[in-house]
Amino acid sequence: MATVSSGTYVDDAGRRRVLLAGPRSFCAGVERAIEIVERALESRGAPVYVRKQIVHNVSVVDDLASRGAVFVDELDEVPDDATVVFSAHGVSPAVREEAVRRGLDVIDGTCPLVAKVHAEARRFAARGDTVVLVGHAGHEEVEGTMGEAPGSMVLVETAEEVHALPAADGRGMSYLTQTTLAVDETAEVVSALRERFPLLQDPPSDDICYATTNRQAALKAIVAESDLVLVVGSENSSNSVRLVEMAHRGGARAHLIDRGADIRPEWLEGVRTVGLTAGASAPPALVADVLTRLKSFGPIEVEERRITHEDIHFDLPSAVRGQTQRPADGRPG
Ligand code: 10G
Ligand code: SF4
Repeated sequence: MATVSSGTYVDDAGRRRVLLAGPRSFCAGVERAIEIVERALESRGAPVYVRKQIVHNVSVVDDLASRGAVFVDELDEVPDDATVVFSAHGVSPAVREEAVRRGLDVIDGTCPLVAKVHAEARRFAARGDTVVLVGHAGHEEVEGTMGEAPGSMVLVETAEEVHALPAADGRGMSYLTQTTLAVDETAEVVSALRERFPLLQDPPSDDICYATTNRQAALKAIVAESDLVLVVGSENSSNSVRLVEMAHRGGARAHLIDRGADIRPEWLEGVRTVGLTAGASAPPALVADVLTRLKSFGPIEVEERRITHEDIHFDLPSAVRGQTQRPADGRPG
């Protein structure tokens, strides 16, 4: 029979079970963006400016800042002739144009999967469509994508907002989505769009990226068995917040934490099974840190539940590629 010791729940062997969702933590776009800043620091030397947080994670940003990266909100904080990296979330054409006008040394950290959505926005707008973007107002990715065709795009967050749009047959309308949305919630918004605009055109492929989809599916696979879900990620990380919301919808108590030290002992009272995952911008080392902290409350047994393996890798921009990765014609990027 299970016993309760020191106000926390443990099994017969005195262990709490930790279900580790897989995939979790860094995606290919985040790994690429961080490596871009690291290589820029190596090749150009500090300071290297980064517009916005390279990814939405406090420890990633603090670590790079300690090595000479300077994070700014806008380009007017970047001195002339400096190197500036655009964050993984992407930028609008207006920001690119400003950087060119200023003659800045730009290295683009935009994830190729975000760049794909930008290209779709341009293509749809160029054929005369009204493009509905499903996403969160104020998020950097949304600002960048909307900036591709500001006169042709409409942002919606919820099915209620879709119902508030003027009804039409949907001819000359298409939709796109932010890459890090909740898959189930987005399906509801898209079905509201299709109902209101029957001739609405789909994007050629899903805009919610593989990493977002996999992390949500992996969490879904463990949530019913978890009394408590811990999501490692920072509070401005949209995909991490979506994981917490998903756990809540699945009936679990859930918290977003930056590190192990954030765990409050009272969260673990009566908890036999902890589900653990991490958003796409949270370093794997922080998951290890959370496991160490969980161990400090008593023995744990860790079981990984991996639903799929990810082997996606994106090439670096040529501006920071080594000699071996440079294109055959040696063109700069
Ligand atoms: O989940 P969001 O978009 O807030 O970003 P993040 O930095 O926490 O995670 C990586 C995802 C992106 C860079 C957006 S495509
Ligand atoms: Fe790219 Fe997806 Fe990662 Fe965003 S979450 S950086 S779109 S791989």
